[in-house]
Amino acid sequence: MTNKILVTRSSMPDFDEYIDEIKGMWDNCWLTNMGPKHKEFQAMLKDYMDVENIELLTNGHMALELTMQAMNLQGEVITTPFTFASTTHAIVRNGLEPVFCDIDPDTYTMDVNKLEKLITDRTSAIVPVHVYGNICNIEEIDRLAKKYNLKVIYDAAHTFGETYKGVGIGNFGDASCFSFHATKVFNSIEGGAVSFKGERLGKILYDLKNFGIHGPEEVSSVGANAKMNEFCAAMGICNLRHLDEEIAKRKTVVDRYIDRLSDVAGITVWKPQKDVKPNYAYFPAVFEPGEFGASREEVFAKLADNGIGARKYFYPLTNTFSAFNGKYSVDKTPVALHISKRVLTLPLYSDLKLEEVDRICDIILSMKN
Ligand code: T4K
Repeated sequence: MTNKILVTRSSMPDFDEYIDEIKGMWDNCWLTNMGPKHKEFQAMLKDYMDVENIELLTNGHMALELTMQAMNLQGEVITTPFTFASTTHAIVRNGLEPVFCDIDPDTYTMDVNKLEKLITDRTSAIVPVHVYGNICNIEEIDRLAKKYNLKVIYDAAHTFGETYKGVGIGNFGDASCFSFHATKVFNSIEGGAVSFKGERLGKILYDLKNFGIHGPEEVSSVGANAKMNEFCAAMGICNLRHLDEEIAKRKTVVDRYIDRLSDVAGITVWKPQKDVKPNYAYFPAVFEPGEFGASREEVFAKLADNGIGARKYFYPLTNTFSAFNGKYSVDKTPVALHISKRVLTLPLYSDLKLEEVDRICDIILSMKN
């Protein structure tokens, strides 16, 4: 009987390290509402990410949702449907209209060649997704945003720890929203953050994450409760100490997958991008059934039969969700549709053994033509 291998496994510090980190809470009884751990974690992150400003939140979703609210966006927001539900939901929950741009067939990020024609006089922002940690075409998005006076909010949920041309990834656009969920390269159990330049956005977000309370007797905006608690901040502090080592271990796993699968006809696997220091967040593999010999569904099922939990991130596309009652046409995003029907993200975490990677690859390769 072999143990199950799931798509990922949370990175955790040693038990004693975490206990040491939270011990003080039994003295000060300060558990949430921007306490000392929150402040310490915020400072550590600002430093690690090399960004001007950062605001902590309960999760990556609230980072997106409250940033859009803070910017008081109106009308239409251009985004991609090849993402987690959160990206599109944050737009819709702000009363905004998502307009779906297709994705680039190599990076699965927003296809900038299809972006400009989607801009109308109702467009207020672009929300591109650095999906799987692949970086969007930042320069072109920036050029178009400036030309049409649009805000850019990057969904950077997958990119913690990455740099582009040596610059921390949180420095681009008007804001970048990160997730520190348990399933991410870096986690604070649940958690999220927004990085941005200047001080204005931070002040608005600080209020919005605390019900819009601005002072003891003043509630100046309709906020939510999205404050990171002290236990989550403490977990983030511990995990951040070990992050570089975690990323290095993930690289070993990814290198082995690339070694075993990259030359196989009909499989396209993740590859590093020029000028990007990657974090090895996900390992997507796209299966062309005719060429490879098996479809994504068949590979998924065979892996599952062997106790291996690959995932169909990101299928279905968000513009096909039943929640939207057929409002959006998938015909406008054919590349996203093609990839979403063929992609599997294979198990990836720092302690995944190379023998296990080999077993996964052996099963996949046993299905080829
Ligand atoms: N934008 C993008 C592009 C995103 O991908 C996400 C989240 C967000 C925004 C929003 O950020 P957050 O609000 O979540 O911070 C997972 C995560 O819940 C979600 O954070 C993530 N993206 C999404 C891609 O994946 P599920 O429903 O697939 O997770 P689940 O529970 O099936 O877990 C996957 C595997 O992870 C499990 O098989 C085992 C492992 N696992 C899971 C948990 C919960 C652990 O090892 N430990 C754990 O505690 O959504």
